[in-house]
Amino acid sequence: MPSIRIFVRLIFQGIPMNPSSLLAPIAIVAAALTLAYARSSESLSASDAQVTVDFTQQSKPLAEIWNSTGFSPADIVSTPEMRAVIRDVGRLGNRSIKYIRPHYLLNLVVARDMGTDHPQYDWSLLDKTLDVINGSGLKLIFELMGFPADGSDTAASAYDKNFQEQLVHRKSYFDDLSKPDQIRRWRLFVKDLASHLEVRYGRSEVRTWLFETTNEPNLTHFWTFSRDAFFNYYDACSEGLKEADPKLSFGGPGTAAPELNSFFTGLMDHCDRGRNFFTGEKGVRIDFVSVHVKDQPGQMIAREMKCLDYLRSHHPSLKSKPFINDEADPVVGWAKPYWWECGPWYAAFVVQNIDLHQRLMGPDKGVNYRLFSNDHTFLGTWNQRTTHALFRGQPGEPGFTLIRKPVLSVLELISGLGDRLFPAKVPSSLEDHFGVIPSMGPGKISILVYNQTPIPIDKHPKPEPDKELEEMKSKEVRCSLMIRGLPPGRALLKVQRIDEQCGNPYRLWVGMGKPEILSEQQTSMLKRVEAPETIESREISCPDQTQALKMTFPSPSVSLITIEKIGS
Ligand code: 8U8
Repeated sequence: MPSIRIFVRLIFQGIPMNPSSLLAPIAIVAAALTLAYARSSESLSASDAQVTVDFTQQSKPLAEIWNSTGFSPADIVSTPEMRAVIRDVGRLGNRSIKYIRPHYLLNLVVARDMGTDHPQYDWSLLDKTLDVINGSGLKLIFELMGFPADGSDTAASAYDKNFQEQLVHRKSYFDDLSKPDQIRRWRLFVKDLASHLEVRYGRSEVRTWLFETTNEPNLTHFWTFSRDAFFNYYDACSEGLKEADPKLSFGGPGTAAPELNSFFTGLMDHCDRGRNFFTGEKGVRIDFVSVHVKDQPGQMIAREMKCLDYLRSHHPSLKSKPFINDEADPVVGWAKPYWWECGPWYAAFVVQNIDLHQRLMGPDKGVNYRLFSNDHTFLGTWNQRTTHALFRGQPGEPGFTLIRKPVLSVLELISGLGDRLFPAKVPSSLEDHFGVIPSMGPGKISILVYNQTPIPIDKHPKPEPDKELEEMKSKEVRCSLMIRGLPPGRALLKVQRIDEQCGNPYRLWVGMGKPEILSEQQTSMLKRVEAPETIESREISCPDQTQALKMTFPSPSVSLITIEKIGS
C-alpha cells in the first residue's frame, strides 16, 4: 500500500519545528488526497476494481485495538439516560467495546480527615457509578482525575456546558498539589482507593483495568498546577497503586495536541531518567504511553508515529511500551454539530482506523499498539459525537429513547471479524478511502470492507451536508472480489451492510419529518433499522476453493462478508 505509506512518511520527514512550516505537511496530505481522488474516479470508469484476498497466504493476529470509548463527567452516570447508554454499549459484548474512560471519577469520593492518620472515606457514589459500568460487562480506563471532597460543604461539582472544564469545585484537602505534603497524602489516597476497588470488584478484575493520569494535563482547564507538580502527582499515583497491588497497570499522560508538548516529553524524560519523588530512584514505571490525537486516520497515524519516533530517538527504553490513543476522534469538540456524525461516514471512519492501524502500526512494524478509543459515549443528538441519538419525552415527562447510530452498530460488524488477519490486494488508486480487512476465525472467514471517502472536516461545523453526500455517490467502488483459499464444499455467504440506505436510522428519521419527540410507532420503526442490514444470504459451493463476487460498495459504507462452512 504505497500511497498511504507515502503520506505517513511525507508528513514526518523533516518537519521543521518552526510554526510557519507547520502547514506544509497538511498541504502535502491535501495534495495527495486530491491526486488519489482523481486517480480513483479514472480507474473506476475504465473497469471494475480488482480486489483479491487469499486465505492461503501468511496471516498475523488481528489485534483488538478498537475496543474503548469515553465520556465526561462521571457524575452523569447518575442519570437514567447515561446508565442506559452504558448498558447498551456493554450489550454489544464480545470483541466490541470493552473499556470505558470517564473523566472526573474522583469527584465522586468524599475523603474526610485526609490530613490525619485516619482518613474517612465515603466511596458510595463512586461505587454506584462503577457498579453500573462493571455490571454492564465493561472495564475501566480509570483516570485518576478529580479530587475527593473533604465533606465540609454540600455544593455540587459543576462543569462547563460541554462537561469538560470543572467550574465549581467542592472543598478538598487536595487544593494545591505543589505542596509536598499533599503529594504524600495523594499517594495514600490512591493506595486506599485501589485497595477499595480490589475489595469491591475483585483483585483479578481490577488487574485487567488500566489506571491513567488525569486527562490532558497540558491543557490548563484540566490541570491547574505546574508541570513539576504533575510529575510528583504521577509518582504519587504510581507508588500508591503499587503499594495496593504491584500488578496494577498505570500509564499516561493522555495529553492533547500538539503531540510533542512539554507534558508529554517531560513525563517521558521523568519516567526514563528523572528522580522518583518517593523512592529517590532514577526513573519511574510507566506501563503504557497514552496520547490524544484527533484527526482523519492517515493523519492520525502520522501524528501518533511522531510520538513513537520521539521515543525511539530520545527514550529507546520506552519505545516498546503499549501505545494508546484514548481520544482517537475525527476532530476536537464532541458537542459541535457535524453532519457526518449521524451516519455511515463515521462508522467507516472507525473501520478505516482499524485497518490502517493494523497495517501501519502493528508488531511487524515494531509498534506495540494497544488500543484506540473513540471518546463518544456523551449524551447528545444525531449530529454530535455520541453513540446514540437521545430523544426525550413530552416536556415534564420522564421517558427517553436512545437510537443506536451507525458508529455504534458498526461494532456488530467489526465483532464478526476472526482473530487472524490476512493480506488483501486493493488497487493503489483506491487506498486512501477504500479498504478490505480479511480475517479468519473458527469455521468462518469474515471480510470487512469500507468505503470512507475523505471529506474536509471543517473546524466550523455544520449540522447538514451541502452537496457532500451527492458528491460521494460518484465514489462508490464497483469491484470484482476474488477470494482464494476457501475450504472446499458448501458454505453460507452472507453480506451485512451499513450505508445511507441500510442500517441508518437517521435517514428514516429525516423521512419521518425529523420529529423531536418520537411516537411509539416511530420508535419501533427506528429501532428496526438500528442494526446493520443483511443484504445477501445464500448458499455457495466452492469446489476449487475460490469465489469471485461482483459487488458494489457505496460511499460511505461498511460491509461484512462472511463465508461459513455448512456441514462437516
Ligand atoms: C483546545 C483544545 C485543543 C485540543 O487539541 O484538544 C482539546 C481537547 C482542546 C480542548 C478540550 C479538549 O478536551 C478533550 O476533547 C474533548 C472533545 O470534545 O473533543 C472531549 O472529547 C474530551 O473529553 C476531552 O478530554
